[in-house]
Order: sequence, then C-alpha cells, then structure tokens
Amino acid sequence: MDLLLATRNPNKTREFRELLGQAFGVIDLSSFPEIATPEEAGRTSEENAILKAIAASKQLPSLVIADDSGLEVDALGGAPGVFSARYAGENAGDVSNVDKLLRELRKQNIATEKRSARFRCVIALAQNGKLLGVFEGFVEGKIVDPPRGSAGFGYDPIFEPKGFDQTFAEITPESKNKISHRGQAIAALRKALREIEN
Ligand code: ITT
Repeated sequence: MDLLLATRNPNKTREFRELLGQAFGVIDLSSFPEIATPEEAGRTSEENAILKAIAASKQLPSLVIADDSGLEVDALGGAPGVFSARYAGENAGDVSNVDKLLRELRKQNIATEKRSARFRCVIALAQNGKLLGVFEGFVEGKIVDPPRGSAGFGYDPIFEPKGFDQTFAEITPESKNKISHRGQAIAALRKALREIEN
C-alpha cells in the first residue's frame, strides 16, 4: 500500500519506513516541493496533525498521513509541547531547541527527580480532504542534562525513557521504535490501514 507522509522532516520519514516495513511504500513531501504546507496554527497535536493531513490530501490523490509530535515537560507546564519544533524560534534547529529546554530547567532549578516528561505523537489519516482517523501514542520518561548519545533526532539526546538508563539517542533505532510514541501510534495506524485494505 502506498502512503504519502505529509512531512518535511526526513527523520520522521525514516522512522515511518522502519516501523511500517516493506508492505507500505512511504514517500514524503521532499518528492513534492510545490505542495504548500499549512501554518501549524492548532492548539493541540491532534489539530495540527489533522491540518497537515487534510491540506496535503486536498492537493494529492493518495492516502495521506501526517505526524505531529512533541515533548511535554511537566515542570514546564507541558512545554514545549505543541511548540516543540519552534521552541527556540521559528526556524530553530534541534540543537537550539534542546539548549533552550535545558536552560529553562536550569534557570528554574528543577531537581533531577522532578524532570518527568513524555513524548507524544499524533498521526492523522486522510484522503481527498476527508479525515479517516487519528492515532496517538506516548512514552513516559525524564529529561537528562547534559545530552547523551548521537542516534535519533530532535530531543532524543535528553530523553531517557522510563525503565532505561540510556537516552533515545543512546539506544538502537530498533529499541527506540519498540517503545516510542511514534511506534505506538503507528501500531494503531497499521491496524486501521489493514481494515481499509480489506
Ligand atoms: P513536519 O511538521 O514537517 O512533520 P516537524 O519536525 O516540524 O516536521 P512537528 O511540528 O511535529 O514536526 O514537531 C515535532 C518536534 O518534536 C520537532 O522539534 C522534532 O524534532 C521533535 N520530535 C518529534 N518526534 C521526536 C522524536 O521521536 N525524538 C526526538 N524529537 C522528536
């Protein structure tokens, strides 16, 4: 089954391909530079995932999926949350976002045991401008300082999942995929895709 993943983040595409396997052909917006992406004006990840999936599905005929994800830090009232991609500014990169998060935690003197956090991933599925489903996954953990590891992307070097003493950037992609927010959301998505197929 062919799917268009409405993302311009190649790391998301890699993880979707790893997680969905060969039964699914996943292409992303790098193949369609002319496709306009909407402003992520939603107040929740669900709203933003739906915005991205519907917008792309109005412009291309394929089944479209979109992923909106982020890191919620309890001591920061759930920030960066829906603003994870632009926490340190509109076109901020991963390193500046991570730096800003650690600066905030240090500034507020948040103790190590109070650094609980979770990654959340919401995937919306759409076709021809119509929403077909929404799938969610999350993984609990804590923020570590300094960052550790070089695998993964985004906030992975500062996120240690519960039950592990390594960050998402220190474990293998296979281990991350088994427990990650995206892995869980994709498991639910896969079930829905199988039903569409049959
Ligand atoms: P698209 O909107 O084009 O899909 P994006 O990177 O802007 O790409 P989001 O708006 O969903 O995507 O922002 C997600 C943010 O959370 C971004 O800063 C990512 O680096 C980060 N993030 C998402 N999933 C992550 C993961 O599995 N590990 C680490 N960081 C992650």
